[in-house]
Amino acid sequence: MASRQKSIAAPVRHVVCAIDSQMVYGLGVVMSSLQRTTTEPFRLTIGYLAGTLPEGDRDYLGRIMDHLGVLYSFSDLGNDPRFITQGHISPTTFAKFLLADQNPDAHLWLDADTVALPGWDRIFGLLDSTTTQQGLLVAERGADKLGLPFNAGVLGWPAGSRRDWSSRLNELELVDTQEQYLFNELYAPTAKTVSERYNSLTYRIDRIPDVEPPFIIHYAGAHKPWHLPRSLSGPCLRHSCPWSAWFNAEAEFLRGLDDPSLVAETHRRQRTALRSGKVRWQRDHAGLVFLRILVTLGPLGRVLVGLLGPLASRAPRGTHPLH
Ligand SMILES: [Mn+2]
Repeated sequence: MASRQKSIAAPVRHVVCAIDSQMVYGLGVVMSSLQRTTTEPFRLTIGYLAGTLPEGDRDYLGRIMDHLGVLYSFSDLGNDPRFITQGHISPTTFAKFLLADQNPDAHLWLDADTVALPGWDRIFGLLDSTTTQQGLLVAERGADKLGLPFNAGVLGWPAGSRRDWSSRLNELELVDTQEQYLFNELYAPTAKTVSERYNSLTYRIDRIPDVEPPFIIHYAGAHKPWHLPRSLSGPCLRHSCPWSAWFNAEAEFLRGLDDPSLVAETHRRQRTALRSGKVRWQRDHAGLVFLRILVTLGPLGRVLVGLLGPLASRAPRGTHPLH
């Protein structure tokens, strides 16, 4: 009887994320990777700001989660004029504050531009021992980069009340990455830090020891793996570049789909995702501009990649999608 009760109870582990329609395809891939490698079931909350995730997107994601066997719910978070767009960072990134307020239970926030590898869910054990006083669990960030102490793409929220981000946001002057700044100000002094393996930023990949490979790779920045025409993913896969983990997860995701209409819809979304994200002519968009050129060139993209091949070794691993 006890085991029967256990089998029908909702999973204790809780993952939350927030997306807009630009990130739908990416979310399918990361959720497939989580589900394939988890050792225990988890439930998922998908938050979105009002009007940014139309019903068609929600229906599709619902079908994907049903197919994956992930128990999910959506949460319409309304909107807030203080949530601003900064460079490639969408207002949706502020949703983590709203979801943390809404969910006083322990839960894991995960950006949709990530991929999970076996071992990732050990983070729940670490979260169990995170106290309300610590307030938050974050992954270490190498000291080599000037700036904020931690990246907010993977956050463990312990059970308990949250700190008052809203009044602080009212007073905050405009700074780069407003939301990350706020996080660091509120939580960095007390947060529990865990290994960088739980939030391995691709530009840091070279510094992560081979014997301690990433559990969660985070494709931070304007250009994402889904922007690369897959006919050009060969060099990346051959060199096991950080993007190859995402391409492998995508291949598993696609292989697992059996319903023909879901397969067709997923392929349509894969094509749309190639051109998702707004290109801006600023420095941190160079990668996205390059990928958009490759998409536009079609088969000729191969020629360009061939010409640039000799230069690829000069780009740090993880920053460049072609090696
Ligand atoms: Mn991110």
